[in-house]
Amino acid sequence: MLSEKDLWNHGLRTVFIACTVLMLVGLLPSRAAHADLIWRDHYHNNEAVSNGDVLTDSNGVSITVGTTVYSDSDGGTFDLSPYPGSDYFMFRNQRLGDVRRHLEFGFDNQNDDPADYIELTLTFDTAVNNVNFTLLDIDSGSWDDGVEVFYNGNNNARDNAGISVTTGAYNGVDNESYMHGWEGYGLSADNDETFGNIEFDFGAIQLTSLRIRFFSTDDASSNPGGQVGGLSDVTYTEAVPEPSSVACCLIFAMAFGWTQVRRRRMDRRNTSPTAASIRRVRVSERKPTFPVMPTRETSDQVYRRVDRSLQNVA
Ligand SMILES: [Ca+2]
Ligand SMILES: [Ca+2]
Ligand SMILES: [Ca+2]
Ligand SMILES: [Ca+2]
Repeated sequence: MLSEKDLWNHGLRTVFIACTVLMLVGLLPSRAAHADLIWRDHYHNNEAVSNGDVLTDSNGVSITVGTTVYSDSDGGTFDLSPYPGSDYFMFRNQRLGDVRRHLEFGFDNQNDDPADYIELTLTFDTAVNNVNFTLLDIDSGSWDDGVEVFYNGNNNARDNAGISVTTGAYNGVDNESYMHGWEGYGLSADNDETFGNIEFDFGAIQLTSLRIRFFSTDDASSNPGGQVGGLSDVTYTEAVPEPSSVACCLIFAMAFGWTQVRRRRMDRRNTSPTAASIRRVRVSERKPTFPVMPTRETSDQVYRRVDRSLQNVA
């Protein structure tokens, strides 16, 4: 027989299991399938994308933009200058890698120095998965585009087999010792061609940050020409359910658990004697279990009864 404590433990265990199952179910479609970072929703043509910009997608996820421009002291000067526009990172409403609207990043280096780079970081305030995007125009000329992709800190996208990467005809994985990413393979793609594009699909991996470093490998000329790359819109799915969904799951799970407790209590009452029934049984045990037969008066008893009656009359 289950004790009261067992019943409560059973109920709580049921609540926990139900919550877990429902939470997992709630993770799947939760909000609208895709929220997405759509550049044109946040910037107008030729507008700079600046360090510290906070972009909020259609589902309320905030994405903080980080930008870094780094040049070492090679040559004794700051080697980089923006190219082809006035800023290193800009929104463009024109084709690159045959994608019309994109975030463009570019610079002109005075030296063939792969230590110099520009870097874009996107930090999500809510974990996202099914992250998809395309790097545009990773190619070569007097320059040699080099790119590395990191996620959730310093995890390199080259090192996770769960990340699908599709390179273009004019690029591929690098053969350098100082980098771990992809580089141009010697040819230059026109703006309406996709030969320099690299497609990324992070699948089920949950991302809270994405970092793209862009530089010129040492395969470039001594004074590389200006070089350009781009980032398409970023599509993704939120990895957590809405708060209202969580609340509904918890309420349902608690109701379900309480139902289990009540059912167990009812079962116990139906299968075990109550205190009242026990009292009735004990009382009935004191009663004779068979009827008492009347005894017949002996003739002597009848005589004494008649004699007392006669005495009363006298
Ligand atoms: Ca330098
Ligand atoms: Ca190389
Ligand atoms: Ca240059
Ligand atoms: Ca390029």
